Amino acid sequence: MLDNRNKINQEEKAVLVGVIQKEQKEQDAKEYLDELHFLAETAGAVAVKRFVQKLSHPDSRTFVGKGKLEEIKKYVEDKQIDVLIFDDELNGSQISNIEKAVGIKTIDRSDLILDIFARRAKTAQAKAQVELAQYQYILPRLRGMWKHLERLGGGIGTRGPGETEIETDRRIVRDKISLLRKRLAEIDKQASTQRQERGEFIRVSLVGYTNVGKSTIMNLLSKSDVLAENKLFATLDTTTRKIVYGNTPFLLSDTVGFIRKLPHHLVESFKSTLDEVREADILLHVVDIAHPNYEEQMGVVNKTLQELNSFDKPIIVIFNKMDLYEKNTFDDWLEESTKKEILKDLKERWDQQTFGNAIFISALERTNIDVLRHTILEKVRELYRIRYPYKTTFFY
Ligand SMILES: Nc1nc2c(ncn2[C@@H]2O[C@H](COP(=O)(O)OP(=O)(O)OP(=O)(O)O)[C@@H](O)[C@H]2O)c(=O)[nH]1
Ligand SMILES: [Mg+2]
Repeated sequence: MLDNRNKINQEEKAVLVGVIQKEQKEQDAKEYLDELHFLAETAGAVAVKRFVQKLSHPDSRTFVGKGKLEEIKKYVEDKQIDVLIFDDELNGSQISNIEKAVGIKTIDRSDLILDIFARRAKTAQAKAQVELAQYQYILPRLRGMWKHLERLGGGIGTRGPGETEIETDRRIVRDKISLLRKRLAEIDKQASTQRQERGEFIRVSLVGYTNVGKSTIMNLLSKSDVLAENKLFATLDTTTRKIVYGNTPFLLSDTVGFIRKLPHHLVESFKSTLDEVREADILLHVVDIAHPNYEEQMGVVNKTLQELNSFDKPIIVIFNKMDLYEKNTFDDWLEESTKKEILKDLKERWDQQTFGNAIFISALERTNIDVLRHTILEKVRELYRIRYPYKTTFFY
């Protein structure tokens, strides 16, 4: 019951299901499903079709309406689909009702994100963190999922075999959770000692939505070799490098990307990975300015930073992928002067909104990297001056 039910197998054919709620714009719903599509493919599935329904309230039994579910069922049977993926969080009984009605495995967005995290986790810490989040996510849903089996097992009011099985499953899950918590506490102790040993160095952290170019920038700034690829959540483990510009040293960390509706348990169990952000002195908020939803993504990141009590730190906003932005925005026939005008407006607008802390770069084409280096260096030096007023000569 616990194994495999919420995992994607390679090349599985998937159908995506989204709901447009009353106050939502159709365009937004489309982009959310684009993101779900990207998530599904990152997990290894092949997304072949989308179903969308306009609803003022999701159905409490099956999330989408009965007619829609019939339509999905017909498609699933015709095309031999393996898995249904819902963009919204489903509870245990909704999952079992849908699975019963359509006859195939059904998962939701959180399952999918957890599955990707599980695949990507390399270190013992990341693995334990993801596993903990998975068990915590599944625990309250177990009862609902077992319901239809329970009904097969015993009559009303009797304790059928289903009930015992739920209890067994719940006990196993609870034991696993407490074991994982213990293991993580130990790893955490080691990690926090390590972080303390980094001593007096100013610490700079790259943060941002997933797939915006954090690792690419890390590599550029530190000449290191961090995995960067066009997939969501390429980075799960924090990498930290010591960098020296001029004669000013500081530590730069690359961290896990954020996403809309990041499962709550995941944020919680990645606490110590995110401690890197909490304990940073300066944040570099990387934005993919070529993404149609970049402003909303910035909002998600800012909200997550607030949850981590880190929104009041000095933040430099790096608008990355300017090359792609220009390619998407400008037609060939546009006058150079017009292009310049458009770029100037964009930069002025963001410069105002970030109180002069915006930088526009292309990590891929390496444009404006000098300015980025210079800006980071200035901020780092400023903090050293404040923190160690009598030690200035030591650092620069
Ligand atoms: N066109 C363009 N692509 C870029 C630029 N910077 C990064 N990319 C691409 O964007 C994709 C994601 O880059 P990563 O550096 O892995 O992004 P990340 O933010 O570390 O992503 P996660 O670790 O998955 O959260 C890769 O395919 C990069 O090659 C850029 O300036 N322009
Ligand atoms: Mg990365």
